Amino acid sequence: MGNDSKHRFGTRAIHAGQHPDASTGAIMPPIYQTSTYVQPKLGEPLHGYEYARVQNPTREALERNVAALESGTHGIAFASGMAAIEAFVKRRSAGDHVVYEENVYGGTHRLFVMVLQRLGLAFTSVDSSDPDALRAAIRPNTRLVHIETPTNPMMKVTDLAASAEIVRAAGATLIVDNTFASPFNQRPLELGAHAVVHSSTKYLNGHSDVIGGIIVTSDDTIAAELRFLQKAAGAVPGPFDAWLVLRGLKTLHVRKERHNANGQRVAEFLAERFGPERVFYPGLPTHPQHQLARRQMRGFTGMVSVDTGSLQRASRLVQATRLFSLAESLGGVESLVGHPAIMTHAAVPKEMRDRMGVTEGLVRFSVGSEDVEDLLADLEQALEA
Ligand code: P1T
Repeated sequence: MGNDSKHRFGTRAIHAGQHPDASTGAIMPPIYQTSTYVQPKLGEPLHGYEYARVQNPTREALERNVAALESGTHGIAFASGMAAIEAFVKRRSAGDHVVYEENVYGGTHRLFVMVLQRLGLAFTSVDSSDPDALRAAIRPNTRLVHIETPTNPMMKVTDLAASAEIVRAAGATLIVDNTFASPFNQRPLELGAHAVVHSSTKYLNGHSDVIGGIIVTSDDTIAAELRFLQKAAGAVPGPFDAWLVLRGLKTLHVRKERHNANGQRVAEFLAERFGPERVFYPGLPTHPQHQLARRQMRGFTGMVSVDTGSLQRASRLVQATRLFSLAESLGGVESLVGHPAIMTHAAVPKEMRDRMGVTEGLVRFSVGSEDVEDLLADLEQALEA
């Protein structure tokens, strides 16, 4: 139901991948809170379900739903965004080379450089918003390119269609972390990416009560490899968490419209106070990739960063807001504020942070879906404090 591509985004968000429970008519898919399934005969599991690391109907409903929203055919869910990103790289082997956007989430950089590099994969970071730099970073043994757009936390935008062309010409695979945008704002598979990854902890779930991750692809081989890794390594979400994300997704389109509108207002407010050159938001006409963002995205999301100029000012600001809570994470209905250099990007070396603009004065806002006048008033009082 609602899987049909003739349905629009909001209808798919509510219906795709789900159907009323066959035995009761329950409109919501049940939470199949079970670890295993009884086999009536040896080697003949009823309905194909054997063991819940491998198959779970609640998780499958989530996977079908997100696949439909991302215009893909396969969804493979994981226990966290990091577990999903790790699984994708683990399709590769020692000796393979991976190119990644330098301004990714700090945890992604940490996983690549401090864990997977030790196991024999090679990683090169690059400013992927420059297509020539991306092309130059690719080597004969490059198998994978990992891009994030807009980036965390500098909101830099990479041209996905151009990147897909470069990566495909090199015979490598392009995966795009679409966490900041969500499929409501941007669908990388439609622009030529092989796969999309999400921290479903963020906008997909939207209510700050779950850690989760998911990959979507239309490539049957990639999907089979990920399905195998999901089973072999086992970083799966529990059925209740899968169900919570599924419930959150039903309002993704409604929440996201509000996040987009509120994000724009907060960015404009901060641009007035700090000057537009200090505010990082693709919806501002002064953003270096504003025109590209207008082509590639529908709405500019709820993430806004501002360079306050010093650690002292940043630290005062993040502790003076009342509606914006000081916390890691993003994408929930409630507004959050964070300090990337000390919080989300602490694992990134200082000289790399400085090069990207992740300075000690940088403050990042996850603009929630509250009434924007209250959010602006909160920022006003925090800036006066
Ligand atoms: O936290 P987890 O669900 O494992 O997702 C990791 C992750 C992946 N990709 C992006 C773009 C992310 O922003 C994150 C997590 N980010 C934060 C916790 C944060 O506050 O930025």
